[in-house]
Amino acid sequence: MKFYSKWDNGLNSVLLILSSFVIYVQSDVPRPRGVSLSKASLYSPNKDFTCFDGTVTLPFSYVNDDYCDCFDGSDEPGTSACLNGIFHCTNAGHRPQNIPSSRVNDGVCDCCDGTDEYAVPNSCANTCEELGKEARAEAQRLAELHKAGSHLRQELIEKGNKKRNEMAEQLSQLERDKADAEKIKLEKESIKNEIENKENEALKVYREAEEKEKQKKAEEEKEKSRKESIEQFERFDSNNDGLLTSDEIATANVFDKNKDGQVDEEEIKYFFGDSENVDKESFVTKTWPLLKPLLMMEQGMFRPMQDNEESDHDTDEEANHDLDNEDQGSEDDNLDADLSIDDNEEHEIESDTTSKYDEETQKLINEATEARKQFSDAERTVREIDSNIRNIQQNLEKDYGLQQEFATLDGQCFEYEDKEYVYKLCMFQKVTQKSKNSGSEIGLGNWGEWAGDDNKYSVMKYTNGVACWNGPNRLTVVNVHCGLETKLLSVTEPYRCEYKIDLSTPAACDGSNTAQQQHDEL
Ligand code: MAN
Repeated sequence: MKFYSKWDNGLNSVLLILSSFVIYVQSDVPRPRGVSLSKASLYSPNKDFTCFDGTVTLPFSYVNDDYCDCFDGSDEPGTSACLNGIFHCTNAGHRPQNIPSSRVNDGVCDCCDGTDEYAVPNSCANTCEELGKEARAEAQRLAELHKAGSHLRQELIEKGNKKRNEMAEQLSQLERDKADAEKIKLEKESIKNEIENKENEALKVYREAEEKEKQKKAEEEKEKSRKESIEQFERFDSNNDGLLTSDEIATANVFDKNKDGQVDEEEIKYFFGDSENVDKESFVTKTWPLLKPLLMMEQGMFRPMQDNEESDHDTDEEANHDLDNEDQGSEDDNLDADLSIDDNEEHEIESDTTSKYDEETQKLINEATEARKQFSDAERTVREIDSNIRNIQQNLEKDYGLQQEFATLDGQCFEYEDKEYVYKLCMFQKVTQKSKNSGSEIGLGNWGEWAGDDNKYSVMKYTNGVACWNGPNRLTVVNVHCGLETKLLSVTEPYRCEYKIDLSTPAACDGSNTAQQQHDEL
């Protein structure tokens, strides 16, 4: 199969194979075509070749024979036979390059030295010298920029470290303040508890008196109602035999519930139940509660609820109960409000001028009110210190670069305008986009993390912005470049709701990145 496919090719292919197979001499080190200097020693013509993954060992003649033998493609660095092969171009005068070997002899010049297109000699001009010159000039420019910027960076480093030290100092001061504030809070709490105990003790007398008064009133009401009911019973018991019969109420208007001019059986049943008559006691306990509202209505003292008025009471009995307590209700509420004391700071006893308390009690109430206020102030102070501590701790935990070079930029905002939007990057906080037409602001991401590949501090990621319509949350990637000024160079949206910002800042200028270093890489 292998040999068949090899010899089945035309003459051109054979020549091509031979030219790939021939040891290629470059940079004084003989190596097969497409092999980098660093890998040259792995291809020794005097030995069999072992695929890089170690799976197969082949005669050296199989290297670059335009047939893929190794799973990792390492036997065909100079042909396009392996889908996963890598072709190395030396690009003398410019940067060496590794390209997928599928691009070898595909008619497109990928390497500036043209070595990837050897099938048609001279089809690619060697542009490495020219490109190398441009690249070296750019490297020189960058190195100079880095050098100039590194002075500013140094200033940022100094300020950043100062800021961090200040924050650390602030934090320890706040921690001391917190300890003091906690102590004051405990003191205030104990003062408050002590005075509240006294206050409660003093108010107990009032509470008991109020309770007694309440009970007394209830008793009186009950008695009044009973007296009234007996009076009514006696009024209707025309023969004074102690029993109220249907005949006796037949002509009494008030028992005519539906006002049809007669007291019918249904109405009698409503007031008497299953009995034919009621004695005084049953009248007081059962009939009277049903009759009283009707009587009051007749006397114009009580207006029943209309259907459209809201009511929790559906039965006459309940309505009646309500009536009985109508006057008392608001008074009781006041009483409860005045006398109930709890730890809830918002609930304070009013100290009005027309106090119903004796001087001593009123004094205690005033003192307790003040103690509660002082305690809640002390609590608030602790909460505020806590929140400041959390803020500083969060900032101290932020990664501001190896030498704190980005620290002073935290919170600083920079804007960029294009035709449609104004973009704003607030460093280490968030990115927003404001439409010039609608004026509404959209969050494009909140500070997430550093995410550069080689240099972590070359890319900032702001994530979890406002959700894109029918899509994921918006996010922004900020590429950080060296520049003499911190500013936004460009903002684009390469994919819907994914934004890219180019930011220049002296914080990213590294003086050790010299022209010589960059030159050496070329
Ligand atoms: C807004 C802007 C655009 C974005 C669309 C997505 O118009 O945030 O940047 O592409 O919404 O619907």
